[in-house]
Amino acid sequence: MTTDIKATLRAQRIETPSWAYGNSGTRFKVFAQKGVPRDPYEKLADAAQVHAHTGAAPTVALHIPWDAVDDYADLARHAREHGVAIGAINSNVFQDDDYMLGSVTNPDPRVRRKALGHLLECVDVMDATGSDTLKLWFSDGLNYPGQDDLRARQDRLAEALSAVYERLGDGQRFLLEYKLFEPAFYATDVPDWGTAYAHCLRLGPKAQVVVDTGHHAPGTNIEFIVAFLLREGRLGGFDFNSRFYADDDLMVGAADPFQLFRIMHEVVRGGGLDPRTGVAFMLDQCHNIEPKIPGQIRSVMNVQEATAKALLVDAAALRAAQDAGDVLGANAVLMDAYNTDVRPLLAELREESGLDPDPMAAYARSGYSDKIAAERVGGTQAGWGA
Ligand code: LRH
Ligand code: MN
Ligand code: MN
Repeated sequence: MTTDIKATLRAQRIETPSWAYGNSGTRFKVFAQKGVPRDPYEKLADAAQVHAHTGAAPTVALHIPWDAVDDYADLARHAREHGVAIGAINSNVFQDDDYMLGSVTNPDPRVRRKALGHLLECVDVMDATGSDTLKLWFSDGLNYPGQDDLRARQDRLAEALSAVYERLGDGQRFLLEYKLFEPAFYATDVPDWGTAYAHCLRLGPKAQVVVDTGHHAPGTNIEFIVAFLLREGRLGGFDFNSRFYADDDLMVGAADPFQLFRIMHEVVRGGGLDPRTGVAFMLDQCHNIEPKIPGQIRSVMNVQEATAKALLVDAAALRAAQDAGDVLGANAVLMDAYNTDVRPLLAELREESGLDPDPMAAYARSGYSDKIAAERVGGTQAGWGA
């Protein structure tokens, strides 16, 4: 059994976001750290370190235009030279002045055209980099009742999504990301999984929902959403991060490792670890006070630990207890798995793959952080929080 678990863990891929490597902060202050990347090329070099020490993070998500370059094919080549590849392309229609009242749902058709133009350009970036996934998040929404027409905004959204869908090539897909609030505080145009799901359903199988774990109301049962979407074949992936209050973008599994385990249990239950289902395990975090690269390494390890625990759930015993209506027995099966220390198993797995059993220590010893601090002067701010 351990052999199967190990094989599954070995095959799991976790994508890191380019924007995690730059300086970032809160609404009140961006903290500068030494050695942060000055351009997308250096972000990819840093992401490659996460992969080198974990063996589990071979792709890196880009955010356009934060990662704008003249030659995307060259950026993809650079990534490959460092042993990684370009992952999802994240669009950004939330930072231009034009988007104050929305992007694709803006009442002004000129702004809507501009936003759609950007989304289509992102598909060009996919073509140039070989990426198969476009991630769409819209900050669109209203601060005040009556500010705009809720229904008309859904029509505008549907129109833009349909145009993007039509532009997708073979083997390409888009993931629609929902978020309850922020920056809009009264109504958000894609506030929840149901809205995202309904739009995707109309379009077809290349439109799927992405679950950002920080985008729900407190207390939301995220594993239910995961189970439902996976069952319907519409779970495109995750933006993993953790939160105590709102969209905190903290390290995965830091706030609520038990929730992460429950989510991964539903992923396992629904077959989502099979790469053919296309569930992408992406991180979406901002490291404000912790060093960037180790922050990503820690998150990758936390996802692996939650996954290992979920794989340890005794499915037969769980089913038997459930069928027998044994409430406490069923719960105990789940908790037994959660309470297992899987760190030795993961350490063993890494050693078998020729990696250091302790990626955090291996990175600390590598001298990479001193090297970049000496070499790089004037690192840029991560786009988010800019
Ligand atoms: C929005 C979001 C979305 C953006 C990213 C920077 O809160 O989660 O995924 O692209 O943050
Ligand atoms: Mn996100
Ligand atoms: Mn977010």
